[in-house]
Amino acid sequence: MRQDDRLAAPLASLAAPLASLAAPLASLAALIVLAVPLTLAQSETGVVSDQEFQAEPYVTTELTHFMTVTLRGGYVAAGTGLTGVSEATIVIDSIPQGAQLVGGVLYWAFLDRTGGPSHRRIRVNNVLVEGELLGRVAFLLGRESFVYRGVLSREQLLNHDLHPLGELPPLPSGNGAYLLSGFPLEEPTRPQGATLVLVYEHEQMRPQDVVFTDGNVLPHGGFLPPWWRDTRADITGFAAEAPVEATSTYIVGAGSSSSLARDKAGFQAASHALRFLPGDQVFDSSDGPRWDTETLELTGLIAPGDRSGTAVVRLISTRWGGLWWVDDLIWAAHVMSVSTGNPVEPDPGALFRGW
Ligand SMILES: [Ca+2]
Repeated sequence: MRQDDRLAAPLASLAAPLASLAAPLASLAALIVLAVPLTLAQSETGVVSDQEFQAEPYVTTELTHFMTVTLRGGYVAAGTGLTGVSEATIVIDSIPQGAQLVGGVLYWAFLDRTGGPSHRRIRVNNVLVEGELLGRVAFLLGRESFVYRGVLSREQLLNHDLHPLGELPPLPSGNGAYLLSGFPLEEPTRPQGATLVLVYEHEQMRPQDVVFTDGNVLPHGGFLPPWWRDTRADITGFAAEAPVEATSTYIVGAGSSSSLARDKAGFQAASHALRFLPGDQVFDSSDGPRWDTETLELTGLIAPGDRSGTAVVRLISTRWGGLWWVDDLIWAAHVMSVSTGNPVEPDPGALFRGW
């Protein structure tokens, strides 16, 4: 966390009684920034015009269903912080033996004032990925949060011709090193982090629904009792079948490693009450500064026949001297796998090609 962001929490706390004013003020600040003539953003990957930048949607979103991949197999997810580095490596090493990579989805997020468009592009092992903007939302201190999604085919992910020397090239299973590069670093651009989700097939495994739900949501702590706030995402696009095995991954930026920051991740299936998973400092920048990819076991929290649920991020405000630590997060995506009786895709790899 950078210094002025550290200041942001106590400053925000000072505004406690004005909480209801804070969001509109932040939006106003962002809009004023946007009205300033924009400079062209240049990067090795190209130039983006003012028109292109201004055409980016300015939206507050919720997480929405992106796609379900039904296959014999599953997914793994790993992330990295991007703050203060020009490149970063994501190592995937937990795809089971005998599996074959099917494709992947990369999520990444930036905070920015006006330099937005150049972080739409990022390189994965030198393969250029053109991201789709999932949302652009006013954050603290006049900044906005930008969340992107890029879909990568198996062929792109395993392109060894472009793979940088000195890194472990990915194996056919997908296990290996993925180097992220080509993203902008200079102020006021603030990279947050990135998570790579890889989907694999394994003929001996049970069918699973792998469900991607994504957007750009800013969970925000509360200034008033009960001192915590829940942010929810509806999860649909699966059909659980007995015996239910399920896993859930929360991809979240702007997490703080401060011992004052308290947050929890939970899930509520249609058949169950809301249950929180272990820990109350879940989004603590454990992937590196300002990023978390938290994978949690949901087995036992979903019943056969469930077809929907709610993923929950809870922020808990903490007293700090005479002030309150009130946090903000960037919730980019939720990924889940659930054992299912749905028919498997004849060619799941096709879902990852042609983006
Ligand atoms: Ca964490």
